[in-house]
Amino acid sequence: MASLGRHIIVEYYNCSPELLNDVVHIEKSMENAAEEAGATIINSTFHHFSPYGVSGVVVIQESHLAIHTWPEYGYASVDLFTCGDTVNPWVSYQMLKEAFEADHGSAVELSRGEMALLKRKNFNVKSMRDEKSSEDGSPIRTRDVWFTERDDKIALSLKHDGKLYDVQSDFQKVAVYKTQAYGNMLTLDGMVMTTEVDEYVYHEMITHVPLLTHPNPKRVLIIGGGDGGTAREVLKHEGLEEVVMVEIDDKVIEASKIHLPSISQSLDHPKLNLIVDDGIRYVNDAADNSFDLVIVDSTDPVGPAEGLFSVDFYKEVYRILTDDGIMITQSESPRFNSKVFKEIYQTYRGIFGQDQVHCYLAYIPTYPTGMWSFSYSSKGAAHPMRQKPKEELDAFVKSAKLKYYNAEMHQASFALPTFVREMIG
Ligand code: SPD
Repeated sequence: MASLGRHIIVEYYNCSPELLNDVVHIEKSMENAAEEAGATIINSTFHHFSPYGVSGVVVIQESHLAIHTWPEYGYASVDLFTCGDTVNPWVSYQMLKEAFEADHGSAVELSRGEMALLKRKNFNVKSMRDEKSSEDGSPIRTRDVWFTERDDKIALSLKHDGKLYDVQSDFQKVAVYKTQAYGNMLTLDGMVMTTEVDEYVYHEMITHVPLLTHPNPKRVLIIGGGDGGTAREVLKHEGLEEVVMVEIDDKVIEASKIHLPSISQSLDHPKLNLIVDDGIRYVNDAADNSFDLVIVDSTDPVGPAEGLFSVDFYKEVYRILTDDGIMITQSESPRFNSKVFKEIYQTYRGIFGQDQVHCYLAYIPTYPTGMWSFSYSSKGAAHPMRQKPKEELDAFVKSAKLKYYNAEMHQASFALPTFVREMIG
């Protein structure tokens, strides 16, 4: 052995962009490549970055295999570092080239730790042993795979055990991950939409705040909301006469019905008129004064939801509201999406009037920064702080088995931190 280790620096060009953005495929391929080369895996950690890119490392008893991918260029850079004579890193090189469907690969091999330049030192080996070994003495193997949603300065990561659903629909990439802390999680184009564990915060707050302040709600329109959580909560109000939901993407409905049953449970409710179509078109075609409440349960303002954040759309929503009507929208995170957040409130106030638009907050751990906002815009006299009588609210909270919303939370959610107040004036 002329050196301690072999380090192969690898470039793969013209790979499949889809494969280079698939954290589960990359993790499996790297682990197979390590094992086939004769290595013993100790640990692996992989992150997917939103919207694209994967980084990861497989730590092997004989050193490590590392990768970073740029799906947008079909390019992956890989380091294969092995020590000793038992592992052949070139086996990994070839396997990964095939796994990523690379047109072309190049590699440079370096010798690391030239024996001729090294001098052995004496030290007490026993005291340096890793105590965390399994009973037979071999290292314990662990695994870390992460989903990450980020912008250029902030990231939110959730550890998961793989993807349960992964479909490119006509509108967006629809995926469901099995997260370790938050149950199954729906993402659209790499952005977290909802998780089984904390979804109730969002869905209770987007629905019960308006439904328990409107004097007599009868007709409700939900735009978006394909996972079904908003519809589930709306339908808990038995006095409603009509609930229409317009979701543009049937794949969101499909993914939710299969993998998020506790959220999507009411999508087949007899009172729900579920329409798969463009919400903007539906609103444009709807009659004047036809809904008491319009809830815009949109994704973030990129991709198919972009039009749901436009002045023209909100003017149309205003038109189709009854005289006492309320519009509720999710209005992003004041911290993470500051620019959009400010614009949203300016736009609504231009349409509904300066004093007719209110902001309220809820704490949703799986949305970036955890602080999430909703807007309450009232066409007439309905006011968010004028709730139904307390006894009525308490009884509803109990019978509907709510976990976040209650009479006090309702009031408290409109108390804004000073920096948020200042943002929206
Ligand atoms: N960045 C998160 C935005 C969430 C928007 N809607 C979530 C859908 C839940 N029904």
